[in-house]
Amino acid sequence: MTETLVIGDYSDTDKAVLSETFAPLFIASPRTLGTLDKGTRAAVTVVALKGHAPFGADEMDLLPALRLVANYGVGYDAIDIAAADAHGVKVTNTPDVLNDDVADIAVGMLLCQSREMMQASTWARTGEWAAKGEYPLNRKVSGRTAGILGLGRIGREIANRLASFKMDIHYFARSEKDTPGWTYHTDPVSLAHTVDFLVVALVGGKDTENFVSAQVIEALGSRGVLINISRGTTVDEAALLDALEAGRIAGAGLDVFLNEPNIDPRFYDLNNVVIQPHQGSGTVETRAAMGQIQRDNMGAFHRGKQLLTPVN
Ligand code: 8YV
Repeated sequence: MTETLVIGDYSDTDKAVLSETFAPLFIASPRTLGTLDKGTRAAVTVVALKGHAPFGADEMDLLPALRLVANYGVGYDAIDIAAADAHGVKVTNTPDVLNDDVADIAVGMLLCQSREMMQASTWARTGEWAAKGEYPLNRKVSGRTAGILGLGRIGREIANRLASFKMDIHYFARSEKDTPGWTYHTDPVSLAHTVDFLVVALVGGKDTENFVSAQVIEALGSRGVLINISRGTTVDEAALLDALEAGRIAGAGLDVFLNEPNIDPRFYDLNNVVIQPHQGSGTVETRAAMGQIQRDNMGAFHRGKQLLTPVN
């Protein structure tokens, strides 16, 4: 009976290494845990988890011998940490290795949004360039003001990149950081009011739900652009859609959504939104590094060694 249960959608390479190292059982989602027979579930001590479906007390109750959930991702908002503590389950994540890629996608969406690169590409491809002439003018990025909501490891990488674009950097965080030249705001509404681009780099979870409220969106205003690489839950998505449809903000660049991958179809009709399919960490190099950290934590657990990146 295998001790390791691998949950989620992994690359063939990840699957091969996991199979070779841990001889696990694979299932697609925590939602199908209940379909495994009792004896199989009782043997599981380690879960390798990937994806964003909830993993809480109900799932842990189905796996009475569970001691480790090794998450494939830095964000672990889908895992109920209080329930893990109560069940004696350790949780690990995959921090740092994805900071650069996620920051790159944030900056990429900001550039695409402001310079209308998607629409301009269509203009060239469909012959409008030849038929109608130059693409209409769009908005400058360098020299404008960027606000980072959440100056953690990823937020800092985004701010560093935007600073090198000669942007004026403002940020909101729980406490002021040592960031000479950057302006700290104690209130997200004041931050949104000040900046041209508001980039959301908060952690997900209950504490940050709808942090980008209708009020924050209104404060960003009709020339403001929202970029989100964190979690769909951090933004009041209904308020965002209303504001985008009414032109009360200029546009958005979104890598994350509520109910992804089944995103609200209202987004599809909005030309002022750059949509990405939650691919911030999605490079061959970074996903390999994330898989390695996940497996290293599982290996450390099996050898009775200290976990590399515990979160509880
Ligand atoms: C996902 C992410 O983990 O690390 C995170 O928190 O959101 C992503 O890197 C990845 O898409 C796998 O689900």
